Amino acid sequence: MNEMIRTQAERAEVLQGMGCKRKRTEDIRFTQGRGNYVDDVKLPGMLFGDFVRSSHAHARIKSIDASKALALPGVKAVLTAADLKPLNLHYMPTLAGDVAAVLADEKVLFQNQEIAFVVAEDRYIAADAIELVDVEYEALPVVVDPFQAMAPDAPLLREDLKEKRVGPHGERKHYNHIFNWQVGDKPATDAVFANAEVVTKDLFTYHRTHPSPLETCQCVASMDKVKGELTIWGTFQAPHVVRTVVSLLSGIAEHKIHVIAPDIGGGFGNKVGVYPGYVCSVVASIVLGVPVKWVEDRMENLSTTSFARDYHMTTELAATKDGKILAMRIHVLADHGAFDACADPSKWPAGFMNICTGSYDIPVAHLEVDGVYTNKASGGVAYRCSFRVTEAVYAIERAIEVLAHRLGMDSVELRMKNFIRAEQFPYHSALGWEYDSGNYHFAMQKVMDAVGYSALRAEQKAIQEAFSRGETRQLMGVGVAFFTEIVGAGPSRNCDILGVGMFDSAEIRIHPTGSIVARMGTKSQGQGHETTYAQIIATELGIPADDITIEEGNTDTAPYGLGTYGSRSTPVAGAATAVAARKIRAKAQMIAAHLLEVSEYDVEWDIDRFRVKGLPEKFKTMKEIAWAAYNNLPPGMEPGLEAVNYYDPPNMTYPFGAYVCVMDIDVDTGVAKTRRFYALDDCGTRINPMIIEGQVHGGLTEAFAVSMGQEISYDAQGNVMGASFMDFFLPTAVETPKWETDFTVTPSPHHPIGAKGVGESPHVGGVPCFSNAVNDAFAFLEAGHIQMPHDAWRLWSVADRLGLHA
Ligand code: MCN
Ligand code: CUM
Repeated sequence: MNEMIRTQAERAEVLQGMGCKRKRTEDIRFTQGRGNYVDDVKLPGMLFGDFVRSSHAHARIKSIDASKALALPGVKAVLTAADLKPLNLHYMPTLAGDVAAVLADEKVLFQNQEIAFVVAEDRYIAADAIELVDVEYEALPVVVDPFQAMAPDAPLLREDLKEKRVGPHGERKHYNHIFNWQVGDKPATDAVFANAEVVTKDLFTYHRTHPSPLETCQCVASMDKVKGELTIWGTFQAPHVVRTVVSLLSGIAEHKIHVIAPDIGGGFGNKVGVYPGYVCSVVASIVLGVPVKWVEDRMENLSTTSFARDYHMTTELAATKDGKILAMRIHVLADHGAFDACADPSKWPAGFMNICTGSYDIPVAHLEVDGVYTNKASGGVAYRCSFRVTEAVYAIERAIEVLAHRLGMDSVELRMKNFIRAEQFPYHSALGWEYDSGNYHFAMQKVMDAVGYSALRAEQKAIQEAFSRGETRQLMGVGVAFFTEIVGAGPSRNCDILGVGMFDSAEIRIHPTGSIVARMGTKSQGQGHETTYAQIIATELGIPADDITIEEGNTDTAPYGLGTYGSRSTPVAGAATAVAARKIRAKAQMIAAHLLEVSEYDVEWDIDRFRVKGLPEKFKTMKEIAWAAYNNLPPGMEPGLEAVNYYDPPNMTYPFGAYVCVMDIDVDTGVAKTRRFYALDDCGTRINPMIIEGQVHGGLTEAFAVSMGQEISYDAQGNVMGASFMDFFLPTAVETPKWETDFTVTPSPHHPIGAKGVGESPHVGGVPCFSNAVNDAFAFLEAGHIQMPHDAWRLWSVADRLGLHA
């Protein structure tokens, strides 16, 4: 078509840039079975590893006898801690500054802990061989209750740390204590509480759960002894960090290590950490000189890799009688399991829990977190958590509901009264954050209007009266939740991983014919990066998104980046992408001026071209400029059209949202039915509204799962319950409610395109919304706070406790 006669709108539409509901390009291969996952990597001579795991939660290992296993035809090796010790690899550093056992050294600390790594010719032989390894145990007393971990007579768990009075985050109060972390002004907070008109205090437990991605954790390690090079394919959310860690641990130079994260079948934070399977595969490949594959099964994934939450939050609010919140005080007991392997930025032992003042202008606050060891698997920071923002928002949003009930005030009115006002941004919170932007009152009101809030409350009142008269056995709950997220870690002055600052990167290269390859330091696990980064570039450079290939996950080609978690891809690598594109555009402007024979100040950008100011018929399209970049440049300019940007954000971004859930609960069966769920999200400038909607649906579905049933629990002996999908609640389309979505747009003032992250928001807001709905249904019966998960049996038990079955 003639370039002149197309309108600007027509030209913009062709680009499929920002704001377009572009279909996910990666889905073409995913829906045709053409994805390329770790388990698709098949190399000549490849062997398979599998773990002998502990049947005990706490025991001394008296002996390991692998002779029968080694005698099984096809078994090539059995590695134990004794083999790793000379290499100093029986322990590995964790992201939290602790060490974790790779293979149990003399003692096991949780059920299913790795004891030996069997390597065999195929997976079935390896599985048979692990049954033949004899491990003799001497059982030790078990600690599963974090409240018992620091008892004077509690069993000592970490013998390796026995003498250590000081950990990476300061003094340890007890041999099972990990750290004490405090933020805020304690004396000022205590003084407000001492004189407050109204004070609430509740223990809100956010139970232990697990992200359980569709694909489990896995890797293939291949040591080429001739070249001295190690290649690792793995399910890594942060491939560059893996490369650096492997180099530091193995002594192999970093340029001789190639880490490739191919397609990943969901990560949800489960694939951030380094697991024994990776270390053992690498060691086995180095020892045996052939590639070694390790693929977890579902039970191993659920019971040993990074879990989520297990936060026990004693939460207090101080307020006036008319509902002005004056102070907040929280003590958290954090159950980290056997090793402190929380995947937080180094300086943040409790992640961003100090966002617990939430969306409210609370003048003073104090937060104290104690981390403890127990006989459970390690982890804690995973599952759409934004580094503990999930827990923080749960605490404040439950506390708001409790306070409203105490005051006899509607909880939305209480929120409206205490929200940070639009004119207060950038807002400095009592616990040290600078919220970049927000418009909370507007968002809350929009949702109230959309759901017909006052009519819902009137209906609820009528149902409560009917219930009291014995005319119905159904309770109705209206759950409200408002959240502020904090994503985009992070300014490298505050956030690092093992000393590497948390910037991120993008590299964009335009080929002579005007198509593009771009690479980022992040790694999609299903978020659709191949689709959306291309949209940012399309808008910034006027090249159709269909002509842009996005690559991530290969450390040989992608620029160094810190990976994808904490919804940081858009806030950090998305910013790097825009800045790199703008560098290219600046060069393109000079080339255009040269081609048009005018000064560079006389040309202006127009969607997909530069045109001469005042003469729109004189222009050069980006495609023409790309061609010229390789053959017709201004004198002295170097050829080519490419740029790289390493972006260190000035601040995090603060997405927010207002959610409402309407729920009906049958007191005789405990069955809860979600009648309606309305979710308004504000993630600033929206790159792809369809992908955002997909993220919101996914995050809400996981919020439904976690709040209504999903749990990893332990019995008194430390046996892990819920370690298979027989017991672990994974909602299907049958159980999942219908989602209604909405949005407002409050751009981030410091992000080049105004975008904030969204990947975790729906989970952060969704869990308190469901839990508030359940609690709201029972509140008029003075039930007190009801702990999650709210499965039918537990809700039936609540009704029973309240005497409703008499
Ligand atoms: N997006 C957008 N406009 C915005 C913000 C985001 O269009 N203003 C788009 C992005 O371009 C991207 C997607 O939404 O395609 C998510 O972007 P972002 O919020 O930046 O989050 P990340 O890409 O960094 O993803 C991480 C986040 C996390 S931490 C978890 S946990 C989680 C989540 O993403 N894991 C997921 N969503 C997931 N979705 C899938 N399918 N699989 C996972 O493992
Ligand atoms: Cu905390 S789960 Mo996500 O950050 O990969």
